[in-house]
Amino acid sequence: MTQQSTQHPSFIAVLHTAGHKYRITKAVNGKYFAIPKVATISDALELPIAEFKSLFEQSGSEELFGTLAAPIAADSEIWGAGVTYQRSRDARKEESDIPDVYQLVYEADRPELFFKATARRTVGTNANVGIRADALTSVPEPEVAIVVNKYRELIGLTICNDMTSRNIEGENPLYLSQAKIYFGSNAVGPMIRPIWEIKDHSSLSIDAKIERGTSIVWQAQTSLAQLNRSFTDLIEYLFRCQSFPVGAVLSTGTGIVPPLDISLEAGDVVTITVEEIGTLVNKVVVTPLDINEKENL
Ligand code: DO4
Ligand code: MG
Repeated sequence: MTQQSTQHPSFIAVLHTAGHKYRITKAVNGKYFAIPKVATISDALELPIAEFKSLFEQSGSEELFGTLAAPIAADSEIWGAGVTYQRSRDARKEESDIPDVYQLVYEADRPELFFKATARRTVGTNANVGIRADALTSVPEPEVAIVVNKYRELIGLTICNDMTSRNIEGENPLYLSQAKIYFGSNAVGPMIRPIWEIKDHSSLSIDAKIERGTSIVWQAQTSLAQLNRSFTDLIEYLFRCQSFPVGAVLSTGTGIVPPLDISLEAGDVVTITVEEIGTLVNKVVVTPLDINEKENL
């Protein structure tokens, strides 16, 4: 029997194991443990939080081995919120030919919510993210993502890189889906920090950088305190007129955007660190026009 220390923080992690592509585990101090009765994130998000927490706390006897993958399941939906920080509003007004829509949505009661990704378009930490071959400028969007169960309960926090083809969105906001949804456009991870382990999430720091070779070409910092919407409000709007039988991941928007003269290039490395949650690292490659049913970039 493997013992785990109570001094270390624990995380909800997904492992790609020999027998399972999306195996949920409890991660403690670099070890991964099976969670009784729960095989995937979707199984976990079908349970009320109290029930899942109790099973999570019982785990620790069966160690699992595999490769760390994005903390989602095969049938997960990843959604995004937009223009939820002043910096995102300003950057979009600067880059867009139609700036007023961003000001209006920043001030409106109803948030901007959009469908972002399926599992097939999502990678975890240390995997490659893509920039569209037909985009002129592309940027990372470093965001805190909330993981919500089918009962609208907040289970935990993770990190999302909401990759965006900047000039495509800038040309016309109606191109948003093409700017945001393509193969390799989404990274989530490295793991989910259970909400009951975070004392106060209201002002967690968010740091991001782009490295090119040995240089840092951009770095910036913000904090969740700058988020202009509450998690509760975002969840309430996400669940309006629709249900999420296996829960959802909602990325809450970016508060840091590179200046207009910075665009991602193949070979760049994007690193996003959120206090208490972890660090998501992804190398940038070009997503070809014809991905030819590749499994990975
Ligand atoms: O309005 C377009 C998308 C905004 C977005 O993704 C963000 O603010 O993070
Ligand atoms: Mg975003």
